[in-house]
Amino acid sequence: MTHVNCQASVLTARGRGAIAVISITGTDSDQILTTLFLPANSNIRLMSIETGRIVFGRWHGTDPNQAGEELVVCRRGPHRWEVHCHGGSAAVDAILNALATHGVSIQTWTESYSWAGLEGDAANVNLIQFEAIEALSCVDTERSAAILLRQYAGELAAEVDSIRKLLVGGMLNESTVRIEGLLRNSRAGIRLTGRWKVVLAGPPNVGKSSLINALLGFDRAIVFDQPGTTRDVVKATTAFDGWPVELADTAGLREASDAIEAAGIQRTQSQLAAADIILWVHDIRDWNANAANSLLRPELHQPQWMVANKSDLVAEIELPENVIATSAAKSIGIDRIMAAIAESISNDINLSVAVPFTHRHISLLSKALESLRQSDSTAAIADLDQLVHG
Ligand SMILES: Nc1nc2c(ncn2[C@@H]2O[C@H](COP(=O)(O)OP(=O)(O)OP(=O)(O)O)[C@@H](O)[C@H]2O)c(=O)[nH]1
Ligand SMILES: [Mg+2]
Repeated sequence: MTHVNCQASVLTARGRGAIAVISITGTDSDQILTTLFLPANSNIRLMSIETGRIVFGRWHGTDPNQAGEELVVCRRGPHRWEVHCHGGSAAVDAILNALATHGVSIQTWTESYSWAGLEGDAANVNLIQFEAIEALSCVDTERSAAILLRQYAGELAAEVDSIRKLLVGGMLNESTVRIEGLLRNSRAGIRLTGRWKVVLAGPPNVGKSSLINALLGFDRAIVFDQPGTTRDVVKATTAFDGWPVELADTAGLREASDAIEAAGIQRTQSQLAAADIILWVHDIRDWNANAANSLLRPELHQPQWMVANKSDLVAEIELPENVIATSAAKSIGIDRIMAAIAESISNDINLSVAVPFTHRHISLLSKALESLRQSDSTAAIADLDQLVHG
C-alpha cells in the first residue's frame, strides 16, 4: 500500500454518545475525504471549502454502489477534518475500515493528541494534565468531571510542587503529613473515573431487590415473594447527588437450600469485601435492635447503613437514629438512602486537598512516603518529580 500522510482517531468515548466524532488530519486528508465522502449538494467542492464549514452528505466508503451512511463532515483547518457520524460502534468501525483501506493510519485519540499538538498546546501539558484529559473522557458525572478539571488546571501538580519545596527545605515531617493527606483522597480519586460500589445485603425476602429498583427508578432486579429469589449479583449504575454509583443486589444471606443458592451467597460475601458502602436491609417487622446491630460487621472497614424496609406494613415504630426506615413498595425513605450514600461518598473525599486519580499517582506517592519514612528525601524528591513529569 502506498504511504499516505493521513491519520484518523475517534475523539469521542466509545459507545457512550449518540454522535461520534472522528478526526482526520494530514496533507492527504482532503484527497482521501473527497474519495470517500459525497456531499448532498453536488455543487460543493470539498477541496475548496473554508475552515469551519459543515457539509452534509453520504459516506460511501469502499463500495460506491452501496448507499452508505448519511453524516456531516467539518473542515477544522488546512488539512484537518472531523467526521460526525452515528455513535454506534458499527458506524464508527465502518468509517475507520474505509479510511484504513486507503492507507490512513488509525490512532487512539491520545496518540493523535500528542502529535497533533492541538495548535501547540499539547507540548506544554505536564503528565498529570495529560492523564486528566484521558480520565475526563471516562467520567460519568459532571461532579467527577469538575474535580478532574481542577487537577487538569494544576491542583495536584501545584501540591506536589509545594511538597517538593518543603522537602528541599528539609521539612520532612510537614512533607509526610501533606503526602498522607493526598493519599487519603486516592481511593476517591480512582472512583472518579469508575464508580463507588454500593452493596445491598441482608436476609432473604426483606426487599433488597425492590429497593434497588426503587433507587434506580426502573425495574432492574427481579422481585418475588419467595425467599431466595436473587441468586446472583445483579448490578446497575446510576448517580446520587452527582456521584457515580454502582448498586449491587445480592442473594439473601441464610443457610442455603441448594447449591445454586449457596454459590449466590458465596458471591454476596465477595461483593461485601469489595464494597465501598454497605446497606444492610431488614424487614421492619423483624426489627430487633440487638439482632440488627449484631449484623453490622465490625471487621468490615466500609461505611455501613441499616435499612428497615416494609415500613408500610407496621404502625409507628421507634427506630434508632441511624436506621433508615423505608418502604420500597410505597417509595418511602428512598431519598434518605440516596442521601446516606451521597454522605458516605462526600466523607470519602476531601476537596480542600488535591486528588490523585491514577494508580500511577498513588504508587509514586506511596513510594515517596516510604522513602520519607527512611529519611531519604532525595529519593522522595525523585518520586515526586516523576509523578509530575514522568
Ligand atoms: N409491603 C411491602 N412489600 C415489599 C416491600 N419491599 C418488598 N416487598 C415484597 O417483599 C417480597 C420480597 O421482595 P424482594 O425485593 O424480592 O426481596 P429480596 O430481599 O430481594 O429477596 P431475595 O432475593 O429472595 O433475597 C416481594 O413480594 C416484594 O413485593 C415493601 O416495602 N413493602
Ligand atoms: Mg432479591
